[in-house]
Amino acid sequence: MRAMRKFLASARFPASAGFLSATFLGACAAATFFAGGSARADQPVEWETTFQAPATDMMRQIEWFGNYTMWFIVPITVLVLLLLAFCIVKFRASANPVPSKTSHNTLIEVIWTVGPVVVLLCLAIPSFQLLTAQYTPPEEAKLTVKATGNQWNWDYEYQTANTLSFNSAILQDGDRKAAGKEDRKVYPRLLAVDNELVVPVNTMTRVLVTAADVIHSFAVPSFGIKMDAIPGRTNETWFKAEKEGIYYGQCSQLCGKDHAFMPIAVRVVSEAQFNSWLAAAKTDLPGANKALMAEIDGQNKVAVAGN
Ligand SMILES: [Cu+2]
Repeated sequence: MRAMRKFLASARFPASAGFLSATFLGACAAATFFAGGSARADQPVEWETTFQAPATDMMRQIEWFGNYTMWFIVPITVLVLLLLAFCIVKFRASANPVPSKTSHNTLIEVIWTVGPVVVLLCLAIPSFQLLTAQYTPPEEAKLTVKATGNQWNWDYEYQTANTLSFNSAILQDGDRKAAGKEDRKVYPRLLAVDNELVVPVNTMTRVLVTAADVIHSFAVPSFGIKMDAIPGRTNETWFKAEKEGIYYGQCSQLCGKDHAFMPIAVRVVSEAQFNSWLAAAKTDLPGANKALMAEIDGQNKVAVAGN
């Protein structure tokens, strides 16, 4: 709701589009019913039919727009279905031995031209605004990370004072114990990786996306980002994660036989945790990851105990 109001407040409708705005607002009010729902995980769950829980404002806006379009799609589909059924029954050959020869009806022609134009405008205006927002970071990035897609894993490079770069590949079952990642709820099969991309919470993060061999795509559903990774080209996307935790994504461009096995795992931590991890990771990445995991586990235990 909060994000929707914010999105509506930022909507810049032309003054002459009063009627459209009214239609839009009416549909929005109704859309809140679709938007309601319980908290969901930050990773896919079985039989999921909706988006993963948003962890950025951008994803909330995307989710809102998806629900908003349903308020046009469903009524139009039902209307067309009912009209078809009505015509099939009412104008069947046995009931109409002499078919009508009507070829023009000005009123109906105006309605079926203006109606779709209004619907398309109602969809196009918020859609273009959302698209513009996705390419317009609201503030300067505080952290820049380069993600390079390889067949079939990712390289991450932190563009900080002393560059830190490492490879991130799918976690093999045999390595779970040694990595301390035996909890499959936190580290799911096919999504967990050996080295997560660690970023600080509430920090504008720029991701430079490229590839070393074929086209890949860097996508994290909870953040609302999906950017093609193209060899010889650097694309840019951004996110500002609002909640600590691990968020999972996958390569989203068919890139070869192991396309399904190059997951993306982003660990969002507090700024202090990030700074100490970054300092330690430059000399000892596995050690820094272990220390970070131990600290987060400790925090979770305290939280569960209710302290
Ligand atoms: Cu790929």
